Amino acid sequence: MSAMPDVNAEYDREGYLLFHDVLDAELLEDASRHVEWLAEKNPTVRPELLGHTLMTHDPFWVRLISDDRLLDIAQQFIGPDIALFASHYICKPPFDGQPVLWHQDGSYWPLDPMEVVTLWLAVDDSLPENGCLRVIPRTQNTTLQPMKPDTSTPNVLSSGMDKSWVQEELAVDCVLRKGGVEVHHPNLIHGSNANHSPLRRCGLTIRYIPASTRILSPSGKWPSAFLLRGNGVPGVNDYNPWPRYVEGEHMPFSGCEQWNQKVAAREG
Ligand SMILES: O=C(O)CCC(=O)C(=O)O
Repeated sequence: MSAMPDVNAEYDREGYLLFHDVLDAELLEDASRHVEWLAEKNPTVRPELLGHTLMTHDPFWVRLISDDRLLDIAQQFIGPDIALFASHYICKPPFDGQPVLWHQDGSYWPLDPMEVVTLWLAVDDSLPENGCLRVIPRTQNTTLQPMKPDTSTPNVLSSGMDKSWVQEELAVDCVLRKGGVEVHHPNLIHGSNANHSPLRRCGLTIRYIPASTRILSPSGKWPSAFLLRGNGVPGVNDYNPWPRYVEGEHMPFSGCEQWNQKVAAREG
């Protein structure tokens, strides 16, 4: 399926959707270099865990998740005033990529209300053999369950949900070519297998919220709170400024020369 004006009926029924061919090869090439660049700068962090605390001052990351093609999809689910809550690369290296145990995202998140949509961007081809995202359709009406610590096998979240909630035989593989996007509801039960294949499997999770959703962040400004489209709601969320590009400090990317003008224009 490609982007269509009304996809809400299928999303409401299944709890997830796939969009193919959303981003172009040049931007994906930059995203692929970006994850390598981040991994090199953060050698002690596993590549499945390159997450939102790293993005506050990273212009390419904000450029990527503010792409109009992604925001146009998010807008169909959460309306025109769009902010970012979080984004993580889950990059499973060849032969050694960790699984993500079955879980519901909303159980982990400090959001009020839990109005949020995930776009999962395939940075690499994402296939059953390299540990693609797997969802259990129609579980989006399951109330949020507590996630339990689980390190019985090394896994990305070091936790997951009680198996009694998971009917694994109903799971569907979300097969995507690079540039495709899966969209899911915060209550949907999902996970992914380990990557034992010779192919890297990199995905970028992007959690978009309507500007009316409050990020509960008692310890100060949330590192990945950015207003991306439309207007904020007075008194709700303290957004970070869009980061400017500094040569030598940030990863160069296609359009980086014009990026600071775009940021300045937004600031008015
Ligand atoms: O990338 C994966 O394998 C899992 C992604 C995930 O759990 C999520 O999007 O919440």
